[in-house]
Amino acid sequence: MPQLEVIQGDITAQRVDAIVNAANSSLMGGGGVDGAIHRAAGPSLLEECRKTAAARRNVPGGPCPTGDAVITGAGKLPAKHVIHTVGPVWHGGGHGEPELLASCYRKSLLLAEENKLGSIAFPNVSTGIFGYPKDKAAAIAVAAVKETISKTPGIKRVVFVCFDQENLGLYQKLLSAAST
Ligand code: AR6
Repeated sequence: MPQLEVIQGDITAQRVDAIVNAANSSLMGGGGVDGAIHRAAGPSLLEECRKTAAARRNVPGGPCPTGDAVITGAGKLPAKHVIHTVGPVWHGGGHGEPELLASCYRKSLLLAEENKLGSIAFPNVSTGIFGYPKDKAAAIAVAAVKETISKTPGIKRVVFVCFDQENLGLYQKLLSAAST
C-alpha cells in the first residue's frame, strides 16, 4: 500500500515524478492551478501541450475530454512530468460529475503507472473555478485513489496538495479515518 499524504502548499513546488494539473479540454492553459503550473514551468510546457492537443484534435470532446488525462514533460518545474486532467464543471451533481471526477484520479494514476512513475501529487481537481463542492470532491478523490492503487504497484507515494485550509481539513479527516 503506497503512502497517501496530505499537505497544504503550492503544487508547483513539489519534487515528485508527476504533478497533476486541473486543466481544461483545450490543454491551452487557464487560471487557477493551471495558470500557476504554466507560469512556473515556462513556455516549453505550453509548446508541448500545443503538440499534444494537435495530435489529439480528433478526439471527441477533446483534445482532452472531461475525466481523461494526458502526460507531458514539466519544463522548469522540479517535478519530472505534468499529468493534465480535466475535471467536471459542477452542475448540481446529477450530470455524471462524481463519475467524471473519480475518472480524473483513476486515469491519472494509471497513466503514471504506464510511464513507470513512482510518485504523484494531486491538486483538489474541480474545486476552484469549476465549482465542485469541496467536501464531496475530497471524498471522491480519496475513494478513487484508494480503489485504483491496488492496480498501480509502481506508485509508492501519492500526495494530495491542498491550497486552502478547508480542503486541508477535509483531506486530513478522510485520510485519518481511512487509516484506522
Ligand atoms: N497549488 C495547488 N493548488 C492550487 C494552486 C497551486 N498553486 N492554485 C490553485 N489551487 P482550479 P478547477 C487549487 O480553479 O476547479 C483553469 O482555468 C484551488 O484552490 O485551479 O478544476 C483550467 O484551465 C482549488 O482548490 O481548477 C480550467 O479551465 C484547486 O486548485 C479550470 O480552471 C482547483 O482549482 C479548472 O477548474
